[in-house]
Amino acid sequence: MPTTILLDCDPGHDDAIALFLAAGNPDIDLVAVTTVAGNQTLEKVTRNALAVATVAGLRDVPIAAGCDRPLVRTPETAVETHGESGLDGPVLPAPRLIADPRHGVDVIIDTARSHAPGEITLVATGALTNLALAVRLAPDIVDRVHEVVLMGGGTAGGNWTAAAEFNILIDPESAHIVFTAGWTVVMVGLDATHQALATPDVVERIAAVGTAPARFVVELLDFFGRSYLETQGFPHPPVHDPVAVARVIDAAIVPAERVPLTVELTGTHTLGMTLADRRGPAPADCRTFAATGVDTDRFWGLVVDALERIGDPV
Ligand code: PIR
Ligand code: CA
Repeated sequence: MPTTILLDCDPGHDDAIALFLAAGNPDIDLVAVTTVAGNQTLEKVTRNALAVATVAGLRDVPIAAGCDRPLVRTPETAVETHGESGLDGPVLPAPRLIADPRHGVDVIIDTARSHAPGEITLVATGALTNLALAVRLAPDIVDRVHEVVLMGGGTAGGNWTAAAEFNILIDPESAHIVFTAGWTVVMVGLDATHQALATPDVVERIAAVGTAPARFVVELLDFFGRSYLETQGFPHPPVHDPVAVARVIDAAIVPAERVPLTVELTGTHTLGMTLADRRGPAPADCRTFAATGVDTDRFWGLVVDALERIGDPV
């Protein structure tokens, strides 16, 4: 039985690859996509989601725009990393799809309520604004969601500040709400995603798939690689967001430890830090997990396999 997921994202180069993985993997049933301001404005990331879904040949999956800013903080984008469009590099096709008219937060709630309890997994690869509002508006969804698997945070430092990772830092209040809501949270943070590097051999394997979506991904990785080199000095770019999807596909590929996690909301230098409490074994009722690494061979194998299955849909 495939796992039913909703993907909440801010595409974004790595979000786009997460979408391809979710669309092409047979163990995932992608039932809805929601967008949130983050890497770029809501308008841009929503257009990008529609364009990527078009390239991936997604048809009947609702794509809905969610929140256009964090709950409390001033909006901040990652234009240095993702460019003006939020998805610089490939030429974006005119989307063949139109956005679902519902608000993304309503789509999260509707989707959770329309599936049997424990059936739906929420995968979040941007700021947690939509999930936080959904929980506040409809607390009944907490018991309906199997788990929340999110790309964000890390237990050994950040990428946007020394302490904090971008998705958590730009909306830490929402992250706090999601981490403390009472559902299971699997934090796929930098401890894992900084191992998922698009090395030249990986790019070659993707290029060898030879389809339009695979070429699109190669062009994404080309831009992402250059911006990561220039802005953060990474020789090869870490491709964060599909690692969260890989966790859902096969937990063994992205192992995680059960550990209490707290989002720092008041620190002078540590705002947005995801603090792991590693004193002794985690209490039995602890429902937060932190990914510790990723089996890169199997991870990239999943990405290549998904692209092969997607083929040339258009
Ligand atoms: C990636 C992101 C933001 C900034 C940089 N420099 C790199 C986005 C990715 O889409 C991912 O979800 C997360 N935020 C990684 O911090
Ligand atoms: Ca993202």
